[in-house]
Amino acid sequence: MNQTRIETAYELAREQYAELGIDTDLASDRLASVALSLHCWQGDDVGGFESPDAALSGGGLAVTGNYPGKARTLDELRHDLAHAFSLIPGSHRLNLHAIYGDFAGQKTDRDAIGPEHFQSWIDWAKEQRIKLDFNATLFSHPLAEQGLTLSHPDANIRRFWIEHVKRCRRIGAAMGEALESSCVHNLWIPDGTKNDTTDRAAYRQRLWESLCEIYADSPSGRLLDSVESKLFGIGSESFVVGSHEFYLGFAQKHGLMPCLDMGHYHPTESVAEKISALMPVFEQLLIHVSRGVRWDSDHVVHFTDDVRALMLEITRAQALERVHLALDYFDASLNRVGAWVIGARATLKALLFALLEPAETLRKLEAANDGFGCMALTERMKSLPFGAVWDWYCVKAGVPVGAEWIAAVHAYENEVLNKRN
Ligand code: RNT
Ligand code: ZN
Repeated sequence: MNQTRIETAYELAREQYAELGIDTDLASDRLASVALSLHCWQGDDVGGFESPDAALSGGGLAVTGNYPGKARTLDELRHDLAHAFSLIPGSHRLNLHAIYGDFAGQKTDRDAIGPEHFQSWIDWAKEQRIKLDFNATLFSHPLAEQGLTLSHPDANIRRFWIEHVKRCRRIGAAMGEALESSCVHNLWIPDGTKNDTTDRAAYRQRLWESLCEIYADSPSGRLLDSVESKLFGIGSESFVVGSHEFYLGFAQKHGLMPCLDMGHYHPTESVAEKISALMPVFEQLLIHVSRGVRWDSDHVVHFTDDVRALMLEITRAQALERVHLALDYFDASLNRVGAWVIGARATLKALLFALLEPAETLRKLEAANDGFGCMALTERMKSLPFGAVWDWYCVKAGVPVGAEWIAAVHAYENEVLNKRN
């Protein structure tokens, strides 16, 4: 794309926003300070590297599609990630799951993993100048096949998973220490039942006790903990042990962050609406930016109304420093590197859109009881040349703009992904 044309368009946009009291340069600087956590699992359909043919199984998660080119090894995944990062403006983080360790061909069960299995990731992250986040993996394992882990009636199975999560928190703390930036360790478990259970209370009591044991540890290093609720999954349609209310109570009592996944609520329930309700209680929040479609909670994120609403709530509440944004989706039906970049760019675009809102003016209009004025200004913002600000932001960040980044994904597909068979 012609850079002069992008710059000219930006200058015009800057004037238009300035008329409303918005400093587009400042908004861009604020956007540049935000690090998204990019989920490693979009690159290989949540397979991981525990064995050469590892694939997502159980846990109420399903990945559909068999588009060619998925990463089959650690090196391929890193190569793909580096390409994705090169197309996303800004400095970001990588979110790993425990099954993505560097096990060097050794069978390593989940209750035996340690920071040593993630040393090569730490080294790679240093090289790439990115920070790491982490997740225990309580699915795709024989002891999770019944869709029950930390709330399982069998104490031995619970013990196995408690040990796994404890180890994962230690790994996360070590990553945070090594990279000098607190690692967010998020815990999501699949536990639930397909049909109604008479034992809701017993499952929840067991989960509560398992969690108490896990979070009684304080691993040395730099760690931030979060717990993620869900509404339902495949095989847990009737009952999910770790529901929103369950984890909210637990997180509050134990000083953890709640993780709100945008695909884990009733379809008309808004995660955006929850931000200000949680702020008086929680210093920090983790959001899984995702897109629910019917039964699935993990479609590729787009620049949709609900992502914009979320970002507007975060900026209006001046909560940007208190919210961690992590992407969470997996789609095996299309170019996986492209899927990463679409979701990351859409999330950043939505945040930029929010940062360009004249929130102060809106607040004044509202205080003056000018409901019409508020509504009209909000409507006006939707057709201001926000795309011109975004394009210039990409140019300044040194990443391809518009159709160029699409071509870059296609070129990578031809040169790299299509050669994997
Ligand atoms: C599942 C949760 C969870 C996972 C990842 C892979 O419903 O959203 O965050 O998607 O841990
Ligand atoms: Zn999630």
